[in-house]
Amino acid sequence: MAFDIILDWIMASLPASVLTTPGADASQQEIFEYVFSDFLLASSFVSNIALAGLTILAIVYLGRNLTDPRAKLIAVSVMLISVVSISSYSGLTSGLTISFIEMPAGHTVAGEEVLTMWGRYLTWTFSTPFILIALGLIAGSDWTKITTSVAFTIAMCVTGLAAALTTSSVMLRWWWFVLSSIFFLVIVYIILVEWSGEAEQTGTGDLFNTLKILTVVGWFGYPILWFLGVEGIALLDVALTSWGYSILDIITKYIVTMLIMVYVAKEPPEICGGSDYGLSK
Ligand code: RET
Repeated sequence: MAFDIILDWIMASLPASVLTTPGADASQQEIFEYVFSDFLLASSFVSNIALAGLTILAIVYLGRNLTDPRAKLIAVSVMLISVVSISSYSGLTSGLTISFIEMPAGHTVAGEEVLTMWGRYLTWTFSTPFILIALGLIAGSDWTKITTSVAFTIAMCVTGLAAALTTSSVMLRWWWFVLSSIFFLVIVYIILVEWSGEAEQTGTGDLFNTLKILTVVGWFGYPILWFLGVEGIALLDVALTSWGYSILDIITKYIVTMLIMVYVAKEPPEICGGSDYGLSK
């Protein structure tokens, strides 16, 4: 309701000329106005700003009595997921991290200027490492495997960004997509094989099992959306793709975070490290 009023207010203040699709030379303001001329697109961003904010508040509340440094590390990791997310969606909402790019020959919409939300791929580079750090700590894994997963998720996101922004050749777009997918499979292997086994031994198998399903199934949704969306074969339009990503974000970030925090708040011995954990001297 409040959103409708804000939207009406913004729309009323716009000259009709900006409501046509802006091109590659569009200013940030034109892109911002374009986003708010599409309710579906704008709401896919704004709803996530609200959810990320609520999740941060919930973490602060649930974690207020934490004393164990390892439990606190998990809480800080999950908080950083939402900290990155609220910034990421603010960037998208303001038009700062969205551009119109012309698709190369051979693409389904070759020659057309399409809206690309490249800020998403950029900011996943910073949010996905914190998801993996939290999962690795819950599984009771070691820093070699956790760092490996973090390095591969950064590689996956940066090559995904390259796939979205390459305009020289459609082949090269798909080549980046394949590279990114290979890096993704390394992460899937670490979660499904390495960490699943370790979680059983650590005693966190039950929680990890749920987190594993939400994470692996949810994460597979991202390349599928990329493939079906305007970056890939352009079967889905931009607003639908954006809602798809926003729904996946709700599952892989906020729901996963809440499950983790409800568990960590009780400071079970399986995830605690003792008062000496992580000391640097
Ligand atoms: C891309 C396209 C290239 C191929 C692959 C992709 C995978 C993306 C994934 C993203 C996960 C994002 C999350 C964000 C939370 O903040 C880049 C879409 C494999 C798995 C969980």
